[in-house]
Amino acid sequence: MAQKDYRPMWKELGLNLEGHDQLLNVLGQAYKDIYMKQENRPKGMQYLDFVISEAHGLRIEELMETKKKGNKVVGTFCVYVPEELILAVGGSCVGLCAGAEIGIDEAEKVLPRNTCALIKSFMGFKLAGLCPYIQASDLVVGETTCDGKKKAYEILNDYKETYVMEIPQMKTERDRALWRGEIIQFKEKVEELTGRKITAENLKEGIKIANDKRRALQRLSALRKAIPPPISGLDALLVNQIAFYDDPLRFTKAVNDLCDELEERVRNGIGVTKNGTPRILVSGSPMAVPNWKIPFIIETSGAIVVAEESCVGERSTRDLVDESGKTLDEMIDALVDRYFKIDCACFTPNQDRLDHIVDLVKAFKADGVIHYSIQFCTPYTVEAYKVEKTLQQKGIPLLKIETDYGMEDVGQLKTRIEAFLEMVRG
Ligand code: BJ8
Repeated sequence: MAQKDYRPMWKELGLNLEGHDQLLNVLGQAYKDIYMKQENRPKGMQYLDFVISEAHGLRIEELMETKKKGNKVVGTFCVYVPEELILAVGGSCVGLCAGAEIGIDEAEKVLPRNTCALIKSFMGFKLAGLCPYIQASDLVVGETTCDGKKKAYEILNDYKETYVMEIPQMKTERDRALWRGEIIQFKEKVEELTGRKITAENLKEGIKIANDKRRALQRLSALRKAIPPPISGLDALLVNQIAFYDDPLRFTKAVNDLCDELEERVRNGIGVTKNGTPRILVSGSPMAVPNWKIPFIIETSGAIVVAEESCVGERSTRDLVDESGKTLDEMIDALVDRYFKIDCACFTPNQDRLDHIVDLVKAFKADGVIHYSIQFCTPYTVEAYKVEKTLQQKGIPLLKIETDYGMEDVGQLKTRIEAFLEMVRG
């Protein structure tokens, strides 16, 4: 996928060059087959095509350049990590590779086979030496969300220093106090890592950068409410995925430019589907690059994905940090409140998520919901029962899917999804 010869840089980062070449070949081909074959794509997607083609090249080179200037790179796996604190001191926050089956043999040497694919993937990427982002990171931040992740971080820490934030499991005042303490401790960790103090001035700037990015993504999301939608679900998912590792200022501008184009499309009634195409909300586990399996099947079966109730989607972009705080303390509180609204299935009870799914169905005029859980992901697989019950009460059609990153079940999933779409069409 990469345009120039980045092998010297990859070598310096300690990547397994042979395996990495294979990975790029597989990814490049998958991207061509899944993305480049779509019709009527907005021109603004060319920027995203470029970013993905340089995800392991130019972007890594940029990170290495910024490190030379004394800035730090922090790698994360969860939208609970407050990137504002990293941005405040000139750092870069990047999502780490966790969306491909590659490296699975290595991962299964240290993890049980029946572990969720996302966890096996990040472990595999590290152990097989295939993720340039983790190699470039000065610190990896984990979190105590699900059991699989928190135990896997103990193992990952043997290979790369992994700082773990404790995420409460409930949302009482006591939990909020715990979470506030965690954010303050993380602030101190970032200060220690960078040797720079987080102040009201630089945190204000960090909050603005992260909020502007979310505002651009919210704008993109709102445009998908149009009938017909001006952008495919696959393309919108890609934008949300790239949000986790591109330079935030450049990315925000590119997304706003894309939205200008989409607004024009909506004004002229131009969309990517014909009228009457079933509109689907995908809900559940996050889809990290290059996990495009489910939206690809949905959109090549005659439907369109209009929104993702997921961390790579609405769950991470819905809420902004209140920007009215003047003191550092007020800003920390604003961060605490914003992140505490994230309704991951790791929380109990988690009524907010159920309400949000129903709200999204209404707002996006979705004809049905496809609930996606990564196989062996207990939080989302178990919570699917509550989602089903809630949607049944509202008369909203639902299909529950559990799958991993493998391609063996694509035919079977396609059959199920097509049958569901038939039912939705009525
Ligand atoms: S806030 S969804 S990004 S934890 S799929 S590893 S939950 S077993 S990814 Fe997540 Fe943060 Fe929650 Fe969002 Fe565990 Fe499930 Fe695997 Fe998961």
